[in-house]
Amino acid sequence: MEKLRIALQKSGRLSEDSLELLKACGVKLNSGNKQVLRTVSPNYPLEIFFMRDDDIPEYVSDGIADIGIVGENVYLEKKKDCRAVESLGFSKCRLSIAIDKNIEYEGMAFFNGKRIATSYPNILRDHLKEHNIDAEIHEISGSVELAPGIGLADGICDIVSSGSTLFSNGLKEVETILRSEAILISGPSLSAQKEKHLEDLLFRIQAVNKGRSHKYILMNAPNDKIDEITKVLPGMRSPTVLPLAEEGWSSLHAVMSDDAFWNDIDKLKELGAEGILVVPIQKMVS
Ligand code: PRT
Ligand code: ZN
Repeated sequence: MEKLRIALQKSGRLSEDSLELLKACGVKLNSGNKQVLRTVSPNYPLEIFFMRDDDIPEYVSDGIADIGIVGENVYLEKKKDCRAVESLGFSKCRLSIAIDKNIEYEGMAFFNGKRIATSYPNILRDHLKEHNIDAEIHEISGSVELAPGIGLADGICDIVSSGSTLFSNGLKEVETILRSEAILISGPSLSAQKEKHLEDLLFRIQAVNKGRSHKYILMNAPNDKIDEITKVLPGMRSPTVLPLAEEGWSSLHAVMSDDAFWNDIDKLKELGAEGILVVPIQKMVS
């Protein structure tokens, strides 16, 4: 049987979560050995290649791998012939422009005639063009945040997560160009069988990720409050209502997104819900 070949980052910020996602999808991996560059799943038609994340879009567009996991930032920068198939929800960051924290900033026009250092020249060029800014792009491959301090550039365009790298280099974030997270990419043309494998893997990924962003909620409530509480609870259809041993009380079960839970928890308590339990969901298929 033809195997689907997936390219993953060998070691770095994407590696662990990528492997963990495959595991959560029920895909076993033979080797935990990081030196191995290629491995095959014993229980799923998947072959895994490990490489630098920067090389993944090219390998996928050239058909050396069929699919891959990269940051959206890398996918957009490389401009290779591949498609973004699914957002995966991890390695969240943003690509931003930052300048010396002591400089007053009044908008993109600041960069006219200025120099910006970056490892993301393509994305930056498009962004500057979109805003009609005539700035010089200075491409460097590492330690971009040092450039303003040593007089190499007036600003930088780089990945920001917590912001502590910018802070410790005396820089402030002034423009966010892109919000990024890990994505699954696919080559331009897969065989019918590989498309089928991809569809199946995608089904599993979506079930896992949907489960991760939702919780199973159980609570006790007086029977005369059930109608009102039900209006707050979304559920996959409607909440399950089960009688408690104590007369006049019921247990309500529902599935809620994390966001909805934190938004609605006070309302649920106000309406008389008690003993609220929140349980993780491993997989969710709607
Ligand atoms: O060796 P290889 O080429 O495979 O790895 P790499 O060093 O190029 O990439 P890696 O592992 O650092 O990042 C892989 C992907 O993770 C990136 O393409 C992003 O999509 C995503 N990601 C998420 C990040 C960050 N968070 C991040 N904080 N990538 C880089 N950083 C760096 C950033 O460049 C800056 O130096 O962390 C610093 C900023 O972090 P804060 O927390 O101080 O703001
Ligand atoms: Zn890289």
